[in-house]
Amino acid sequence: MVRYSFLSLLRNALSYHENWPQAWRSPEPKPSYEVVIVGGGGHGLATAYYLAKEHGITDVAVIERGWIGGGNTGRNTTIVRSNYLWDESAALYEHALKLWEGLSQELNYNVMFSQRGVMNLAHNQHDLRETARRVNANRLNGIDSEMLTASQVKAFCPVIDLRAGGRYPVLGASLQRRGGTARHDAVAWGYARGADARGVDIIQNCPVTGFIIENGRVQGVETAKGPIRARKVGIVAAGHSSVLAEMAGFRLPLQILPLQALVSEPVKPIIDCVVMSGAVHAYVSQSDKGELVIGAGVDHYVGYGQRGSLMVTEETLAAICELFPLFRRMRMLRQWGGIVDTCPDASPILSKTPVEGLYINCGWGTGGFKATPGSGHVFAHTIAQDRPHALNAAFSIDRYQTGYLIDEHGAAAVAH
Ligand code: FAD
Ligand code: PYC
Repeated sequence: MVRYSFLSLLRNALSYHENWPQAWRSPEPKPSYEVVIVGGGGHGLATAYYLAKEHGITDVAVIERGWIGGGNTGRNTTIVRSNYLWDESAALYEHALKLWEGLSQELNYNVMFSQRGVMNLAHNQHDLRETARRVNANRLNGIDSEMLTASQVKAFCPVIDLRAGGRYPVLGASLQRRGGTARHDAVAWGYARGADARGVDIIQNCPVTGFIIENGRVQGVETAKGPIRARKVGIVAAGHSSVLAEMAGFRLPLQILPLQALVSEPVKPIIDCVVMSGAVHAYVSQSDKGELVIGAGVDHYVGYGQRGSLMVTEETLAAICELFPLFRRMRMLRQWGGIVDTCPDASPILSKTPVEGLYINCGWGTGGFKATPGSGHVFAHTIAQDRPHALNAAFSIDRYQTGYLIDEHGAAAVAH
């Protein structure tokens, strides 16, 4: 149970939010650490948390160039599910989903994980067959996943129009009832507070500008606040992973693409599940504030500007209006973008690198939020033990040489 008391809620409500203690310290960096994590998104902070908690490695700094959670962690639409096709992915994302189920208790921080069910729509016979294939694969892997007929879709989500204007007819869907949404920045803050309490230094506004490498082994990082020595370094920088890899002298098979989302004005509860359509590159859920949270597919050009183009928004909203005619008169409140690091097989890389003592966690593309706890957990193991955890062994960088790819384009949903 999350430990709040009514009295403490009341006290905070009446305190004008003044004199609150800081949730984590803001220390100056020490000259050296055992481990430095580059990137203070959810994955980097979770890695630091589990290094301290599970491996007793507390001499850790997380170096963030902006503010924690200001990258994709704070820009994503928070869909959590584990219905991936291949055994390796299913195991990794399901590990994360199980951690989500206890995360508010684990961190004593309400991450507002809401298992409201995620539906992935099928619009034609081919979609139906692919969806059934994935549902069957999920079930063989012990993951809750079911196939819905069109009328079951309507029963689960009454506001959907199954005809969808004739353009996107809904013939069925997959449903993962344990899937849902969470509060994105609470995840960053919860892990930050938990890591800080265990001695991890969180250093914000401090870009890493280079790596100190001697005789093929990492010795630390160069930063805007000067050099910081470290025995081991983990890069967890999402859309900037290739930039950091280049600084360390190796290349990654990544494309960095903009991915955008938008929210509507808030309305009363109208849709209590998550609906996604991989085929039309659109999805929708409703936040606790009442806003419709809507997202699109990637913009298909490489770019580092954290915004998407209007053309993509327009297409997505047109599809949403066909699927949910009720939403046609709603006004959109704001739109934003993030930059996602996409791999050729739409699966992440959690791996040692050609530089000894340097590890990389990247390539989550459009779908890494759901993996945050599991990713941090297994990446901490990889760094602490200098070998992959069983759950991320298949996700090492050398699969692009061996050819053992894990093609998850179908499950990636907004399909990068
Ligand atoms: P980030 O949160 O981006 O953290 C990386 C950090 O590294 C950043 O804070 C950055 O500032 C920092 N950094 C970069 N360079 C440096 C440097 N040189 N020095 C120091 N720090 C540096 N996934 C889902 O599972 N479900 C969804 O519904 C979903 N929706 C999405 C919607 C949008 C619009 C976007 C953009 C993404 C979405 N994703 C979703 C993907 C998800 O957001 C990411 O995969 C995930 O958040 C990546 O987390 P991270 O911690 O690795 O990256
Ligand atoms: O991976 O489920 C997902 C997702 C939804 C929206 C963006 N990514």
